[in-house]
Amino acid sequence: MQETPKGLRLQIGIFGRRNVGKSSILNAITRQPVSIVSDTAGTTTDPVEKAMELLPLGPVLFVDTAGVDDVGALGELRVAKTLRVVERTDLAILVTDAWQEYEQRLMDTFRLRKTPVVVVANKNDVRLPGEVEARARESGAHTVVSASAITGTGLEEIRLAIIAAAPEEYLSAPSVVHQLVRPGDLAVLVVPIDIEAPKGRLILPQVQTLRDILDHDALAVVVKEHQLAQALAGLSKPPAIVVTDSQAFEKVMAVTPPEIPLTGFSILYARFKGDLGEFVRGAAAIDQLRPGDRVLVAEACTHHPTKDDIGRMKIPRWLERKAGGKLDITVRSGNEYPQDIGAYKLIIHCGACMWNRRQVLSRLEQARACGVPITNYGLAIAHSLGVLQRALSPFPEVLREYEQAKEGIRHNG
Ligand SMILES: Nc1nc2c(ncn2[C@@H]2O[C@H](COP(=O)(O)OP(=O)(O)OP(=O)(O)O)[C@@H](O)[C@H]2O)c(=O)[nH]1
Ligand code: SF4
Ligand SMILES: [Mg+2]
Repeated sequence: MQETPKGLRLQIGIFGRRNVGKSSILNAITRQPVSIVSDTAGTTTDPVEKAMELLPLGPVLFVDTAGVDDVGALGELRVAKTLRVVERTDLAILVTDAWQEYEQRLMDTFRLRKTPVVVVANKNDVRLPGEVEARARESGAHTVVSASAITGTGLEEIRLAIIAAAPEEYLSAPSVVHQLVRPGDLAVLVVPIDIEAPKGRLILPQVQTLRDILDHDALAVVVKEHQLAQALAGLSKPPAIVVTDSQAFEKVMAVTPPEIPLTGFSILYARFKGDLGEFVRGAAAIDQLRPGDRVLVAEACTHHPTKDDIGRMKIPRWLERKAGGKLDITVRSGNEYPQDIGAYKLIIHCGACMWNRRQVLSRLEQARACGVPITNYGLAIAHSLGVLQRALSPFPEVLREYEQAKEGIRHNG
């Protein structure tokens, strides 16, 4: 990802007066010694750039800057350089430890430019938290995070605030079937029509996949699982891909020749809405579960239109079979998402069909911050059924990550 051109990276500028802790905040967010920190005001003299992968957002370019209150002839030159960084900033982090006219002026500039701003009220370990935060809010700042680069408080909130404030175009993922079909290719979609299927329609992931195949100028054949063998036999050339509902994986795998790429709607969605690699590592972590472990099953909304019992019945049953005994499983829907996710050994999330990528990425970030593996329903099912390897065959890099994760877990017992 380091090769992503600078222009395609989300540029995050860090601004503020001298000595407020801009460089310290940058180092703390990136967990790397990117920029020099010292108690001498004016330590950062030229913009310092750091290109990195800010998980789960993607490629970003952080730009640390010289203080906007610098003085003297040299100081003015530095301020001018900082203001040039303002012009190319997609998202601003305004670091402050006392609200002054410099802060207000920066806010006004960002407002004029329509640049989203995250205000970081830093040094809350050595000042009475509250006043700076309140002044920042009064000035119209949407997001104000009370933080300390020294104690580490607020860092997680800053990362979440960056995801929340990132402009939409930087969050867009590859489309559903990106790189899987080319114009003129044929894709076969397997859609079980059983009692759990909603009446008279297809569900959103199926419809969106169909639409995306058409957008790629490819052709689609939609079949029920018991029609797949017949459909494959009748085709004049093998399909570019077969995509199935997770629950039909075993049957579909049995009739799809191994040379035909096969995957699941939930896998396409994990890539489209979140981070496939992260979800796949989460699926591998199912092998670590032992009887008595706490597992969180989370549904993004209170209404799961199909497979009503999937989170409450089927997944617990499969997991307990894998773990070899009873698990302590909590199911949460909609806004009931727990605060103490660090207490869980694993999080299994629904496919989040009603959510946008930003919301899914926030959940991934929260889980990552607590060191808790996270996966989704379809991947958990595919892993439990032992078919995930095959279902990841169209994504060789992710397949490698999956195999490494499983290997690591086997080694560590
Ligand atoms: N107590 C406390 N000190 C902090 C915090 N953040 C930064 N500092 C200290 O503040 C001083 C300035 O930190 P820098 O990160 O260099 O600040 P800066 O805004 O980059 O400064 P310039 O580059 O000079 O504009 C250093 O001595 C840091 O250790 C914090 O949250 N709490
Ligand atoms: S958002 Fe989640 S819980 Fe709601 S319908 Fe979609 S998959 Fe089901
Ligand atoms: Mg600095």
